Amino acid sequence: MDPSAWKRRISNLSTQLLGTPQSQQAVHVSEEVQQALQRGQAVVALESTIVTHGMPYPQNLETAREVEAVVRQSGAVPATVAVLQGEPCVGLTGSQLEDLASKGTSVRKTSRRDLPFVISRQMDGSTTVSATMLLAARAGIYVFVTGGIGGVHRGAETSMDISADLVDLGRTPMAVVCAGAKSILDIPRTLEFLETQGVCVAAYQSDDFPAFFTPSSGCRAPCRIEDPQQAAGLVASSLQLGLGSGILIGVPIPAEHAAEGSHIEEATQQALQEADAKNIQGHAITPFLLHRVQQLTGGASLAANIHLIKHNAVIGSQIACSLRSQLH
Ligand code: PSU
Ligand code: MN
Repeated sequence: MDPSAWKRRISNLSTQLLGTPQSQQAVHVSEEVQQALQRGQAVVALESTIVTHGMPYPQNLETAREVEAVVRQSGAVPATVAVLQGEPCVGLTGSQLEDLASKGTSVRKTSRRDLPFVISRQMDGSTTVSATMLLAARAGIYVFVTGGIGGVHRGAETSMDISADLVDLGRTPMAVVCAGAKSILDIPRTLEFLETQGVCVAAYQSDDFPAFFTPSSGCRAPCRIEDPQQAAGLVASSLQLGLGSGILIGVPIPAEHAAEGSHIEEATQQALQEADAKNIQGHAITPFLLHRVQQLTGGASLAANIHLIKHNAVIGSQIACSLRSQLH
């Protein structure tokens, strides 16, 4: 099927989920990403909260550039997503990326609920997994790579702090490739919630769902996939049925980087206790914990973070390339 016929078919299947033609026009898609999509090339979406809030400057900028380069080397076109002066953008220029990275946490962390405010006030917003999925889907992208996703926080049975990432995974036709969810979260409840939302969760070459710094969360993943072709098969089947929901692919940390995992895990436990003592909650808790774990591990968690994202970018790009050949 030629790319535009396929795109028409997919948009007919899930118009509400990809947005109306008007809402698609409200998203600015860079020239390069537009051309890639029109040619039916593989495109991989990347988020920007990881750049502004997940890492310090200048490692955040270096990593963002390297991840884009890894996507290109793997045969796909990167599309980093952010809101710039009120305009939702899919695909950033080098100087736009540099500007966001240097502004860091002064940029507003933007998930779905923040979009109306950030856009109407012409603000800059770095998009979380939730908002990145939503905007990338409007552009016609089906694969998205990140480090870790948000989840059900520990103590959510009283705080009700559950990341919007999980709800948007349930209502956006997008494959999210990540290293799992960090152990700062309640992983068994995260997986329960994803089941309720109808998200297809798969572990890559593993029986267990990964926990970011450690290859296993101790929870079995609902599905196991062996290669990019099988991962792309999940996406193609979901699209063909018009499910409209997302797919979460957990890629375990490669063995050579898993060694420092237990050290990072100890620091995570300490950071959790500190957050509790300081009564840090809501939007602020994830950035606080990530930053504190980085301090406590003397940068080991940052180095592992960077390796993981690049590794995910290789696998995610291979999935996007395989999907392209399965769809066309
Ligand atoms: N987990 C990480 N690194 C991150 C994030 C999560 O290991 O940078 C970011 C992502 O952008 C994710 C967001 O979408 O935090 C989730 O935040 P919250 O829990 O407030 O929904
Ligand atoms: Mn939250």
